[in-house]
Amino acid sequence: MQTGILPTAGRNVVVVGTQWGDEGKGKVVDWMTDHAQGVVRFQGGHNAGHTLVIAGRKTALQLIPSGIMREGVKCYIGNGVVVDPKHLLGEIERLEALGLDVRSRLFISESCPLILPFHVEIDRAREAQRESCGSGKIGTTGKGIGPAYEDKVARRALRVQDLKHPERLEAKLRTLLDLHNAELTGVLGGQPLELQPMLDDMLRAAEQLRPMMADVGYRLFQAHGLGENLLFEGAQGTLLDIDHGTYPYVTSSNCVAGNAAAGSGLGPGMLHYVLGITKAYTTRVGSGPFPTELDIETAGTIGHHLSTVGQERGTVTGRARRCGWLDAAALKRSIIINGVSGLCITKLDVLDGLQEIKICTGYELDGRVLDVLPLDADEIEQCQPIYETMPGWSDTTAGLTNWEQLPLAARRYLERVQALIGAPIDMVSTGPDRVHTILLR
Ligand code: 2SA
Ligand code: MG
Repeated sequence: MQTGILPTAGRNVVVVGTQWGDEGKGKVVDWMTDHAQGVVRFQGGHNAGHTLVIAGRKTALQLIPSGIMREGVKCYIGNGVVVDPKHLLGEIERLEALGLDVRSRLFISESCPLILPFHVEIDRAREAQRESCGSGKIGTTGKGIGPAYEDKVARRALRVQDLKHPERLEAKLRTLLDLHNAELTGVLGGQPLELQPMLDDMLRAAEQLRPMMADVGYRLFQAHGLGENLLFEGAQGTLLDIDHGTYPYVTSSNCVAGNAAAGSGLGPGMLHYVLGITKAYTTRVGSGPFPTELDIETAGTIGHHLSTVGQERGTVTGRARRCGWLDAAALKRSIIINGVSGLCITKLDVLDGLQEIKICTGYELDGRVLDVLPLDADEIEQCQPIYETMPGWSDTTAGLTNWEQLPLAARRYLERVQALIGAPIDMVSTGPDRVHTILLR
């Protein structure tokens, strides 16, 4: 198939979420992997949850790139990813139980910082403390992501490469554990963790992970040199980015396309197309401002429709996702930051049957009209969305594969979104299966 989106000889594509995550990146990456020889994760950890439906079978991936579902596709975990070794092995084993060959084509960067049990304890204890002292939870996934990135930035993290050196590993682990036990038993009022069981677990994991450890940046460079096509798979979403998101209600990594280079070790000049994934409405899990949020609890409301028809629950934690109308002013911010080449609109079919559909075109804040999402979370909290209302459609769009098959009102909606945000819609996803896809370019 000839299209500008798919990776073609030597062209590498970055796929990022343009909202608060769960835009449907996993499905799109999976669809594109037929045309790629490698799929790369460059940030986040097993806080991500990508649900794939292949031949009607649902599979959830957290840490391993979606390319693992396609035979022969190489999968790379770049240095920007934080790795929980125990979780990683568990995920490998679950995939192997499905009959997939994982170990021969998974490459884990030696430079990935490790997530260890104390990171998880600290993450959860801090959240509980925030809640009990009334300062408001962030709503983390409780996987230790933030504390692990803190150690990376503080230059004291254990990395995958330490797993190759048992003595170094033990010494570094002892120092780090002492430090974190002090926080756990001090300000967080919890119990200390023991060194030996942690060390034993890590040594066991080390043995199994060792054959998969690699110099990922160099491997990617070589693959690129051979004309292989690479897909960079973002996790979470732009508005959860540590620098550009709704801080402090964000994750602890850069989720934007620019980090595909820094988080993998392949230079930005070798990235050629940025595909932004956008849900036809908006969802968010965890706390933080959300200007177009609707009530999802009351039966018969639009919010309830989006939540139930869209099956909006977290893949990792099972939490109900907050739901609201599409926010074009927030999308505009994402498109600028990511340098989006084209968009894929997902879950359009969830809007089927609604009489009217609203798009947020900007906000009112202190008597001013803004056309782009502000940077300060407190200001976003104060923003009153300005809506444009469009007619809905009653026909079903689920599973359609052609633009012309879409109801006229659905086409008008997409055209209006495109005009408001200033980026072309190159693709529309109309259902969870990979074949439910309309290609426009
Ligand atoms: P963390 O755990 O430190 O990264 O949490 C910080 C914030 O980032 C949000 N976050 C996510 N938002 C959407 N999807 C994510 N992954 C899972 C999924 C979430 C789940 O794909 O469904 O299962 O609940 C994800 N990961 C992190 C998080 O909600 C906090 O707001
Ligand atoms: Mg997800």
